[in-house]
Amino acid sequence: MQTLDQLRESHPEIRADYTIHQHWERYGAAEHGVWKTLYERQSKVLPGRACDEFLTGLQKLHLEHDRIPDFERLSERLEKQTGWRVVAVPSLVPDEVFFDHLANRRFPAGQFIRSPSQLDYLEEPDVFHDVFGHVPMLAHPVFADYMEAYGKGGMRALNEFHALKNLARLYWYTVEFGLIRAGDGVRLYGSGIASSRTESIYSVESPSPNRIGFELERVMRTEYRIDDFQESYFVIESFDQLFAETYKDFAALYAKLATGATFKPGDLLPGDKIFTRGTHTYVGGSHAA
Ligand code: HBI
Ligand code: FE
Repeated sequence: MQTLDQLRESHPEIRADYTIHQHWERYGAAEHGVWKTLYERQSKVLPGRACDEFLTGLQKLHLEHDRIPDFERLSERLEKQTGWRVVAVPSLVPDEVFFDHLANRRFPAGQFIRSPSQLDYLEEPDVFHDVFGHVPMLAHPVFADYMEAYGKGGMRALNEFHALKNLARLYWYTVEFGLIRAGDGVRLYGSGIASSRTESIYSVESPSPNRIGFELERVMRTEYRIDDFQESYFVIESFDQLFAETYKDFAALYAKLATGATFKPGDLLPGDKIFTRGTHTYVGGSHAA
């Protein structure tokens, strides 16, 4: 992660909260073309795999399909739904800056877009991962509340409890790679999945990964991998259930988490509520952001 001073070279106007101008007018045809390609890919694989709430969010926000959205105009529409806005940042920002944005209903979205050679793999969140992947769910009132609560909880985890690792796992296995029960199957809502063609299919259809019922302490004890498909996904029953988790006594939970086991991504435990047990015929593949 670059410091403010380093970032200031390419973004002289960068502010203390790491936000920059999107400069929408500077995007070229090639960059808009990458957005269009990625949007069209996802609009083919998400119906039947993404949860209704995600698809509804996409429609409610009239997210542009053929060009990178202008954050100002998108924020006008998003704010009417749930009070959230989208702000431009150059890249990953420090944890406490990230949490402060979320706690104030500002979603920090990468201003850059991946190159045509990076369509399937990206190590840092770009505008497609952040805006296409994250923003549609921010139009859902309960999920919007969850994200604000996560930001507030993050500040406490960081400053009061030094439990950032546990909280980052919660974010990873819900906001980034979460699944939700849908009828007798599962649907995706996590942004890391929703913005990736290969993982959108793998996460809901492949026999390889475990799919385990969401349980807060279990998730916070489970490590994750950032460079490949997930070996386990956690399945929530509803967004109300997810939001209700944020009302638990995190101080007591963090005290408990300070000792006891840490689990590997592929572990299955006796107490797990198993939706599907993974065959782990694990083909690997790049982690598509
Ligand atoms: N910064 N821009 C940006 N986007 C993220 O998703 C992000 C971040 N900084 C930290 C972070 N995510 C994770 O460490 C969170 O789990 C805290
Ligand atoms: Fe993300």
